[in-house]
Amino acid sequence: MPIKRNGQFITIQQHIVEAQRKYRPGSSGEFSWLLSAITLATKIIASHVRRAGLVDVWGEQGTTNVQGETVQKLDLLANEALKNALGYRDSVGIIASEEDNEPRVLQEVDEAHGRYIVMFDPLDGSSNIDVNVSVGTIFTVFRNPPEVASTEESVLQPGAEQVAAGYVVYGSSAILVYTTGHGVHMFTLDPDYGAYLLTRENIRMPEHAPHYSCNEAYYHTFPSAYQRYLAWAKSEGEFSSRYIGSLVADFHRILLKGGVFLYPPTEKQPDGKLRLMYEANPIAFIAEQAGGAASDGSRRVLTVEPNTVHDRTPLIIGTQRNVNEVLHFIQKR
Ligand code: P6P
Repeated sequence: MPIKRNGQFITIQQHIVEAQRKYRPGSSGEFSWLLSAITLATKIIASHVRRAGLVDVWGEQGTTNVQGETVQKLDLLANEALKNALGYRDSVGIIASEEDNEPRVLQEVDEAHGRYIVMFDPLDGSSNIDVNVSVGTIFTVFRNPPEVASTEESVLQPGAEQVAAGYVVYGSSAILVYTTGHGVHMFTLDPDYGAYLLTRENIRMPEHAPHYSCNEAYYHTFPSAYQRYLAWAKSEGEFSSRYIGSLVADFHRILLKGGVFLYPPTEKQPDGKLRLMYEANPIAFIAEQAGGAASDGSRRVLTVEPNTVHDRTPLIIGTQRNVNEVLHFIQKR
């Protein structure tokens, strides 16, 4: 149920402004204005996702993206919605998208403009659209350092530098989860109001849960430590396995119910499949803010220094205890 304060629902705009007043008094409000562009774009995306099958947004666009993946029609709609909305925000200096080869400079940075970088996966898991499985939008916000020469250098920051991160999971309802470093908060889109209403505040992951989420079809190409972890979990006799194949949906379940999601290195993807900058980093920021953990198998995801905007990474993310159970097998030679 939506949370009320003084008998009033709390919209995400109100929540963001309240947080800005509390944690960044005297701020210009441009950050709140930036986040409102993202929430607006996700409402547009949600309306298309909800109507998939009724309007011509199913299926493939007939092209492949920089990842070599077949582009779905909704991928492009989502990408354009985010780029258009962010293009109207003076505070956004650079955007980078999973769907685009290179980051794009929208504003040169000075004391009044272009002070933020926004990166996003506009529609993660989009291959699931045609079978009505939940998909998601993932976004992250960094400061745009004025003293740096090149766009690429500005963008390539470790995840610990994020000032905000969030995702929307387009499932039975559109749910937005975000953090600005002061807890994790969840909003549900009320299509009648056209507003995201606060439904969970300061979410904390459970201490532990006997759930793991992994595509075991690649089991035989996982490094042996991951195979030993999975064998151990099965031998425990209390673990259950849940895997949707849509990162945002798989992670959202872990945020609320606990457990661990793992996408190890595989023969096909020796560096892992998931993208560091706009998939692993944002959900790692959220996981840590909710008391969880996120590792690439050897270090905290948020400390990884990126080489390119489309870097991939292995990912182990969930409750501290569940993640440590996996790392125990990796660290034990
Ligand atoms: P696999 C979707 O394509 C995605 O990028 C993530 O959303 C998801 O977690 C992963 O790939 C699924 O990959 O190899 O299990 O199909």
